[in-house]
Amino acid sequence: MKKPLRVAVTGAAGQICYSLIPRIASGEMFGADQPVILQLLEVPFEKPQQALKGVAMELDDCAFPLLQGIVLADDPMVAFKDADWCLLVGSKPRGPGMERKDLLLDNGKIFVGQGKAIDAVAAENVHVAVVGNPCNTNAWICAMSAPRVAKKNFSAMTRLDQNRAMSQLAAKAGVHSSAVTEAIIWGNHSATQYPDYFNAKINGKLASEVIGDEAWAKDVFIPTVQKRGAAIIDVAGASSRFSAANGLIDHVRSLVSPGSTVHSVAVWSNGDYGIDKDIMASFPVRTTGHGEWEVVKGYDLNGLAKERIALSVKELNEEISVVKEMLGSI
Ligand code: NAX
Repeated sequence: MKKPLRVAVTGAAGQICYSLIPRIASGEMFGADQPVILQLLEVPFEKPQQALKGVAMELDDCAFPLLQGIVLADDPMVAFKDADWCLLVGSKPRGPGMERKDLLLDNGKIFVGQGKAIDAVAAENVHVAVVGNPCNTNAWICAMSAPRVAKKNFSAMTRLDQNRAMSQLAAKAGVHSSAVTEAIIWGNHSATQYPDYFNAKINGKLASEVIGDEAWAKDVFIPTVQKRGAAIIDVAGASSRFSAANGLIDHVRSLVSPGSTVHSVAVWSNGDYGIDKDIMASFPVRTTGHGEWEVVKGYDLNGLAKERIALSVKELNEEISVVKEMLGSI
């Protein structure tokens, strides 16, 4: 039997985690032969801590063969102790009348604290995946607060956006979503993201040739993917839950699968494709045979792509400039 992986999950009593945690415990994230120990973090208040106990009781009641232990925590130093993976889902939601800047600063503080705790107690080669919004900049803050950990070990989730893009392209082309590949998301996980119609493929052929409708791409496809999260909130009265959990399962599964196909991940930029260095931006990524990710080179970016990616990069730089001050003062 393999040595169990210690998987820390924050926001563990929240909506996304309710769908996520059983799927990690059942082996869908790390594989059917990989035991796990779940280290679940919630804020130190009675209600979320009680809810967390309920999550643990349900996990017990599943009798998952791969689940080798459960740690319940209200302190990041406990939750991240020796963790091989930290899945940072918990964050403060945007409240009524709250400015984006306030959201950045409030969540920034959480990710400074969690980054420091990861730096202090997590496993030597810990990997960190951030879902809590604004996820790119939260991941950036976390990475900056954990200097011991290699920047390449941090990622933020744009896989849900990719899955949304695949589904929209498939519906337009009248094919199953499994026929769609290389549906790349560039930039920020926000309404400025650039879902790439021109490099996506349908049954191995360029989507732009199969669909052949640039006006649809610009006026329908791109805004639909960019605003899909808000559309779900409008209809369901709650933000994406199991689709976000599913996105994170796909995100980590691809990152730990040597020789994976191209998938979208926000990673620490090395300046590829002219995207500013040292920001967390979404790129096409592939996991090599050695289990390391690399940005896949060679995609052609047309004028529209360059213009839209530049807008998203500008937003990422603005987010970083808001939180940089805070990093200095903590
Ligand atoms: P919930 O409000 O249901 O759950 C969040 C949980 O996090 C709560 O139980 C809360 O107590 C906990 N929490 C807050 N601060 C914490 C801290 N410092 N340490 C540990 N736990 C903490 O939200 P949920 O629907 O689960 O969404 C979680 C996050 O995912 C939100 O930030 C949301 O915006 C983000 N999303 C990101 C997506 C992406 O594609 N990257 C898509 C879905 C989602 O919008």
